[in-house]
Amino acid sequence: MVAGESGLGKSTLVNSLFLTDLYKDRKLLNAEERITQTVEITKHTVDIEEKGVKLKLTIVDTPGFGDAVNNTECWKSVADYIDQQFEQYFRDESGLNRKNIQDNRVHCCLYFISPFGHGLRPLDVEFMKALHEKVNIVPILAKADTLTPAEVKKKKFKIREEIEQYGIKIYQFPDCDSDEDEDFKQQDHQLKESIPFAVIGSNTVVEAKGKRVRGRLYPWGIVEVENPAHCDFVKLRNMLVRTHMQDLKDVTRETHYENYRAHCIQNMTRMVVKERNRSLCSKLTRESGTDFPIPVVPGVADETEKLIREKDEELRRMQEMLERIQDQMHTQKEGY
Ligand SMILES: Nc1nc2c(ncn2[C@@H]2O[C@H](COP(=O)(O)OP(=O)(O)OP(=O)(O)O)[C@@H](O)[C@H]2O)c(=O)[nH]1
Ligand SMILES: [Mg+2]
Repeated sequence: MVAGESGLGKSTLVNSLFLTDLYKDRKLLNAEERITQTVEITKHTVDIEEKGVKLKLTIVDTPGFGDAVNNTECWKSVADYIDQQFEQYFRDESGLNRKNIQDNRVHCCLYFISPFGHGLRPLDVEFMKALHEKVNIVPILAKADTLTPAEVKKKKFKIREEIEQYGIKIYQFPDCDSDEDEDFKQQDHQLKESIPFAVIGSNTVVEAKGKRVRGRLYPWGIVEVENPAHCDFVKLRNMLVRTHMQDLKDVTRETHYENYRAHCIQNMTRMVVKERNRSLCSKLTRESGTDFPIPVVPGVADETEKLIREKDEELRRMQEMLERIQDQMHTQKEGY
């Protein structure tokens, strides 16, 4: 998933990352439309091949965030989207057809930070904190071609410092084993030092030194997207689809999804207990005959009866689901 302020090059970067053109017919909004604009989330699936392995990757773009005049809770629809994917997975996992679950959980969120500010903006802090318990956040320093190498270095340092200072929990690269070779350790260290990844995106292919490359052509020269001396694009792509894809999935499953699931089960248990008490109470009052007489208004009694039946049905479904989850947990435990 990509998220962040509007115009920072999110859509351009995902195009560059997976060599696709997701936004051929994009229509720009005028000023009036922008005021009421909400975050509009789009999902694309691309097939990529890494070292002969075919992967199906889903990209979730959140265009326009921060573009509206009123930005209060602009992260809400993104957070809701992430929760909905968890919910769907939770339903599928607790359902009957557990073998063919499609995993649409968001495994990584590239959060774009403006290169024009002096570090993080209050909205960035708010946004990342609203999401950090739900998804692996990887911070990105957008449009790195607008900064000199010294400025990139300084800005990265400042952003890292602020992430720490505001208690934002970004995705942590796993520590590398102490028995790894020195080269590997060095690469690992460099990767950690690259945060936030400074990137450049481009939808055009230009000619540089006789070769056709993805880049941006300026009167004073060409910036190449895939040139490690120009930006961290290659590092980011490698991290995402080669070196850390599995870890991103593992952390999503073991931490973010597990948190969601525990929270859900807790809520469901609470509801079941509450409903059970409620029906017990009404049963007791009915039996002891101390209940208030229900006025017989035609239609109203039917409606109430229908609502109670619906509630009971929902309760029964929830109980079933809980029992299935508990069974599943038992079998998992026995398996260990
Ligand atoms: N200088 C520079 N410009 C870029 C870069 N990436 C994209 N742009 C330009 O920035 C503008 C906005 O790019 P988009 O990719 O549409 O930005 P976005 O973040 O998807 O914007 P929203 O969809 O509104 O949230 C376009 O004119 C791009 O050509 C970059 O790395 N450097
Ligand atoms: Mg966009």
